[in-house]
Amino acid sequence: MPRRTVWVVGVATPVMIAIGLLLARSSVAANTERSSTATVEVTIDNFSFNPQTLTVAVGTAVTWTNRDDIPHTVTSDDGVFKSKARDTDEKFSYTFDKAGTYPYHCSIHPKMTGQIVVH
Ligand SMILES: [Cu+2]
Repeated sequence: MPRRTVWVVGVATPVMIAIGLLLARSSVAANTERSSTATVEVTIDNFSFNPQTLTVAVGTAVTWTNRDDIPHTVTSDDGVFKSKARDTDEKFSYTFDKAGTYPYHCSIHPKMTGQIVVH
């Protein structure tokens, strides 16, 4: 390989990797901003609700999925909604028709908390 080719390859490769990383990162950012679509997911994993605070538009259905290997519940602090104990991979959905802030917790593990902000 001539010297010049080696130099071009040596520079081009890290540049392409950097561009790839930037593209990957911007698509992740686009995904996290998509919280105003019709259905939004919260995952329950490692004793926490993810995302812990979720902002959605009025009329959005939120679905919680338990990814832990022990049961959890999704229980509104104000009694607005209340799931049964959800086992691994079981889901609970609630549609938020009114604007407001809806704090909730797991009734089995009260330290697990989250909130849905509806506007
Ligand atoms: Cu729990």
